[in-house]
Amino acid sequence: MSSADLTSERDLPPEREASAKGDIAPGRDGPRDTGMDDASLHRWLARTWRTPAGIIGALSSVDHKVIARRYLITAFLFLCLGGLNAVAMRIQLSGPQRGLIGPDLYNQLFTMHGVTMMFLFAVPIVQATGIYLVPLMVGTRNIAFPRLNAFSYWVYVSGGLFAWVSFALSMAPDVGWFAYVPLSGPEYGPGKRADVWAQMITYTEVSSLAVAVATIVTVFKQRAPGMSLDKIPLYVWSLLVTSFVVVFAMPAVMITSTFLILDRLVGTHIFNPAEGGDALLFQHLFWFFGHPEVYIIFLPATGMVSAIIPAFARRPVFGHLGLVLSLIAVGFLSFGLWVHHMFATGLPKLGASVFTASSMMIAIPNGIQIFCWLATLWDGRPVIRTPLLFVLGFFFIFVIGGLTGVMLASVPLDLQVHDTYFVVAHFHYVLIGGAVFPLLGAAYFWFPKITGRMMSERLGRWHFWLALIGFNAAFFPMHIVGLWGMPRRVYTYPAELGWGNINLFISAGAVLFFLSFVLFAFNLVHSVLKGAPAGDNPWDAGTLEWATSSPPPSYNFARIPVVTNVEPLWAEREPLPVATGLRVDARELIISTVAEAHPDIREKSATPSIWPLLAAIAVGGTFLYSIFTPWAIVWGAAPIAVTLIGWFWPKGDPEDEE
Ligand code: HEM
Ligand SMILES: [Cu+2]
Repeated sequence: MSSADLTSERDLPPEREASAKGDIAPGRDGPRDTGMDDASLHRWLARTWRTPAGIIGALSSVDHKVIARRYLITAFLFLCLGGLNAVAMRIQLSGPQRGLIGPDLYNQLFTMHGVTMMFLFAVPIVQATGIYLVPLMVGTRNIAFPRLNAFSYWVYVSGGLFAWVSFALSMAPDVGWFAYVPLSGPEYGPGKRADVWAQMITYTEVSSLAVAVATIVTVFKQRAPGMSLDKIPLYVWSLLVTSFVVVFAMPAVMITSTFLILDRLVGTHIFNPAEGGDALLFQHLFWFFGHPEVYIIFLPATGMVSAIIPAFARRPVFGHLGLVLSLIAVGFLSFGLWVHHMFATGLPKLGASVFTASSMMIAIPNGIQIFCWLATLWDGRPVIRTPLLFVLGFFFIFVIGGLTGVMLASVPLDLQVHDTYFVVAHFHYVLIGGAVFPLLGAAYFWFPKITGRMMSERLGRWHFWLALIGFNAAFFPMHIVGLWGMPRRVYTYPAELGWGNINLFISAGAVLFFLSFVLFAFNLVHSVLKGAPAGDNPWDAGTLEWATSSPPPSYNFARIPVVTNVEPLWAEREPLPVATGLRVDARELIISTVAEAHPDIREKSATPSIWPLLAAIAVGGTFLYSIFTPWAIVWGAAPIAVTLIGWFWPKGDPEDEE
């Protein structure tokens, strides 16, 4: 660690070299950026921060942008796979008593669809967007713990492959995405399917936890000088709150899945009431994670909305503080409602009332957010472009999902429609309206930053209308069949019930909605290759990621900006003031204080390494093996230890010994 002899150009003429002080021997110190001309600065930084060439180099990358791009593409592919599952289910359900898909395959289909969408698409894609944007928005050169971040990606892909390979082998979980016992327990769940569910969940949550920790530390300790807590962009706040929710929620599901595999493999009776265990414990543990999970997906989406709206309303967001407090309130409250998923289990009356009240209460901070956004649009001069269109679509859909949520929070109605298509309609309105529409808006909004090119606006509008119409056609009628009594998770229904026509309509809507994603994929590929050049700040937005080039260089910023405002680029039309004093021959970052973001120390960021990949392979092998025998944990510990020793092996850098 080095003491912070960092200076802002505001109070120091650039030609004065900042001098090393404190614990560093001057002889060990390298060249600094202070007073260096732009061309040599670029040469130095490009060499210091580059990802090594070749395939091994690519696999060793610790650049947050490189890893985030991989994450985004992988998560999008999983969205397509999960969507194909859904289309297959909808083709089977498009008419009564169709024989296309049998019950066994159908069980695997809805389970894989749910698992893929929740664990392999939604959470990873919001985290990936954060991995790309948070370091840029807070004005630093890399995410905290870059090797851990690389590790998390490898864990995530291998977890996803594990699930999908088992699906290809007809070994996929078939017990629903929440895998309730006793159905998934040793008695009723023979074979390996529920084991695949258990280990795949534990494994992918390792990856989410790693990203959450890296995000929290980046936001707390690596903000550009001057970015005090009240100047953190709302998107970054949303990722910070989300990451805390991940840290508190994910362990609950990892415990659930681990208890399950212990019951199945080791012969414990944790969930077995016959031997003093408790089957309901499974549901409590699962939903203590499962409800916050919804907010893990939704909160970053609100952050995206809070970034898109001011850019297109041409004014700072109304009620910045109110929005921050609402985010935090939602984060806390999200842990207090899990029992509304369990109203049908026969709760004591008082318990049911408390959880009804808390479920309704969360509508308050969410409502505040919606009103702040509306006020911003109302008072601004909105320019309607594709990203804003998707935000408007989000308002429309999410409000409907919120309303059915308030309905379901009341116990009598919930008991009536429990496990029907009404619930399926509700949670797709919330998940797709609340997360997928903002994500699509975000894709159009930040695509120019990531690729340096604009997406086609014309295709974007087509995409929007197709998605909006397809979505509502597919999911609105599900409320109605749900009220008619059609249960979820059934592979077919008899003709006499008269559900055929409406299901045909739903399936047609689902296909239309799926096609809108095909159009989106085409727009992505077409725009990467042929899009109009974007420039640094095509939307004339205010936050720091737009201050650097598009795509950003490996080191993000040639000089670290000094922040004086929530929208620095609007406050300082000139080039931003900068902080200098960082070494250019080593990967140095500014570490700043938590509240005020005073520059505190200079700290080295990790260099590229192949070990995170090898560690992920060792961990992945252990988990795969562990679906067959618990001894895998013992034998797997050896390769994991070896890879971790390799990962942390000191390189003789004097700072390592300090
Ligand atoms: C092409 C778009 C989509 C369509 C057509 C679709 C359709 C469906 C259908 C028909 C079911 C119910 C199956 C059944 O109960 O028999 C279902 C379940 C589910 N969907 Fe989707 N869905 C789509 C996108 C999504 C997305 C984006 C998410 C999450 C972000 C999601 C999450 C879920 C979950 C968690 C379940 C419950 C699975 C279970 O019962 O275990 N879906 N979906
Ligand atoms: Cu819930």
